[in-house]
This record gives sequence, C-alpha cells and structure tokens, in this order.
Amino acid sequence: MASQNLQSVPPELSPDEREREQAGQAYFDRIISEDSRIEPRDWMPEAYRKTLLRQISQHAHSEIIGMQPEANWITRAPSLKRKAILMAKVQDEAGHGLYLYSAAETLGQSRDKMMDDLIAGKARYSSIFNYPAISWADMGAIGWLVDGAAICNQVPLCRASYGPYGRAMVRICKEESFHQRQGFEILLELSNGTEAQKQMAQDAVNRWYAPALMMFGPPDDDSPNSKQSMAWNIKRFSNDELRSRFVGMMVEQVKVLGLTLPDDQVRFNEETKKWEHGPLDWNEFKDVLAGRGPCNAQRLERRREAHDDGAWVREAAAEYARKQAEKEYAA
Ligand code: BYC
Repeated sequence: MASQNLQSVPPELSPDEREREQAGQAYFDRIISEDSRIEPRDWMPEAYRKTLLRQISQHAHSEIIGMQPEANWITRAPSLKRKAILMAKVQDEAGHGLYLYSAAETLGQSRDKMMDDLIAGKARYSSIFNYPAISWADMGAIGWLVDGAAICNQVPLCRASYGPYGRAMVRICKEESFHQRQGFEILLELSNGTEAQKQMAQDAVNRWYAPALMMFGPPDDDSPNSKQSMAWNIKRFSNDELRSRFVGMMVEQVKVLGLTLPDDQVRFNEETKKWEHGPLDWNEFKDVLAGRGPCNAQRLERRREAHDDGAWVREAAAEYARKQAEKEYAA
C-alpha cells in the first residue's frame, strides 16, 4: 500500500522547496507501493528515517550487548571444539553489530552518537539479553530459542524497504541459521546424556522460553510502531503473528530434542490457523525495558568498561588514518 498522508509537506517552504518535497514524497510513495527499495540518497519522509534509525540502532545494540551472556561461557566451554564454535558465534554477533551500525550510519547518525546513547543508558536493546546465562545448557537454549526467535523475526526483514537494512539482514540470517543449529545440537547432546545433563537442558529451556517469546515485542494491541512500520514495508508481519509462527516451529523441534516446552497451553487453533501459547508476563517485559531486569545494570556496566578499555584502539586508528591522509596529501 502506498504511504499517502503519511507525511504532509511543511507549509512554510518556498515554492521550489515545496515542489521538491512533493516530488520526493511522490517518488517515495511509488517505491513503497511497488514494494521496491529506498536507498540512502533517495528522498524519504523524516518519520521513515527516524523509525529506521530507531529500529536498526536498537538491533545493532542488541547484537553487541548480546555477546555478553555467551562470551561469559567461552572460558568454561566443556571442550576445545565447543570453545572454538562459541568464540566464532560471539565474533559473528560483533560482525552483525557492525553491519547494522553501518546501515544506521547511512541514515545520518554517527556511530559515536549511537554508542554514546547506548552507554548512557538512553538506547534500547533486546529485552532478552537482560537475563542471566547460568549453565552451559544456556548456550544451547540461547542458540536454539533466542537465535531461533531472531531468525523468525529477521527473515522477513531481509525484504525491508530500506536497502542497506535488507541487505545486511540477508547475511545476518545466514549466520543466525548456523547459530541456531549449534544451540540445537548442544541441547540434543545434553538431552541424550546423563539424567543430570538432560535436566540441565530442560531447565535452560524452561527459563529462556518466555523471554524468547517476548523478543517479538508487545502484543499487537500494545505495539505503537507496528502499523506504520508495516505500511512502510519495514516490518512485514505483526509481533503476534511472528510469535505464533515461532511457537509452531518450536513445538515440533522440541520433540526431536526429547524435551518439553514449559507451556501446557500451546495449541494450533484450527479456526484461525494460528499457533497459540499460554499467557506471558508483560509486566516483567515492561520492567526489563525500564531497566529493572536481572542483568540490565551489569550489561551496561560491562559495555562501558569495554568502551573505556578500547579507547586506545580508537585513538590509534584515528591517528593512523590521519597519518595516511597526510601521506596521500603530500604525494
Ligand atoms: N526488547 O511498537 P513496538 C539477536 C520496544 S539480536 C526491547 O512493537 P517495533 C541476537 C520497541 O523498541 C535481536 N525493546 O516496536 C544477538 C518500542 O520502543 P521505542 C534483536 C522492545 O519496533 C546476539 C516499544 O517496545 N532483534 O537476535 O515496531 C546473540 C514498542 O514496541 C522489544 C531485533 O532488533 C524487545 N524485545 O517492534 C544472539 C530485530 N520489543 O523504540 C541473538 C529488529 C519491543 O518506541 N527489530 N520493544 O521506545 C524489530 O523487529 C522490531 O524493532 C521489534 C519491535 C519487533 C523488536
């Protein structure tokens, strides 16, 4: 659907400016209605730019903060092979953060500003990373459930109307698929191990299930941004729609794992043709978003420390770039 009436042209513009704005809006509406792509130099409504910047920067922050619960287990991985795999996965998350910060920069925001907002506690990142990873099985549950939810949410974002975001998502989704498989495989091995290992796997699934479902965002009735983001072809499906699809995927996979979902109300509704799940604690979700989750303070503190510890690297890189530019200028 075209995005008519989504941006009115400001009345105080000169006739020339007004004409340019109107032509830009018409171009934008056509691109959206053709389900084609907006690129960084194209005209776009200010509200579209802001929405994208909000979503992409939050997404980038999630990748970077999301490294912490798993990085915490690298030194405690049970074998060299597991350690190497986990290290590669955590590095992938850093890479995802970088692609996404780059995509956000094309919207006119500097990476420094985004980072400053994150460490000042002004920016959001995914609620899920404010929960603790307390056992090795959590590496399995994070991979299977958290990366699983991420894929379910992100595959449609590969078709997002903003070119740099959609293209970044294609690569990210490929890597997330590998992440989910490694999580599934950790859980499968634990589930087929001793009784204590199986219990550890089940306990991890029990703790990560509801927070993973909440990753999709608030229920549709309580999601202020969804409607507009869907009209702009940024989001393709609503939060509840994706959550329901995810439950349907997990319900089959958990059988293969020999484990159970901690939800006895999961069922396929034949009338709506959708998967349903038991109630989620949305007050807990709001608390986590308000900074009162179990690990919010710790996650931000670690990020600040890492940022401060990395100051010399940024300074060295800037100095190197300055010297290179000087050499080029002199040549
Ligand atoms: N956590 O109107 P709504 C990963 C906020 S990284 C925190 O539905 P929207 C991984 C929302 O921002 C996974 N905040 O919003 C990494 C909004 O607040 P503001 C990250 C949330 O944008 C490392 C308000 O609630 N994935 O997988 O239409 C290791 C109202 O919500 C959350 C992405 O970022 C939440 N869960 O929809 C392993 C995907 N949910 O900004 C794995 C890209 C909602 O108005 N993002 N809020 O103050 C999206 O798809 C959408 O932004 C969301 C929310 C579905 C998350």
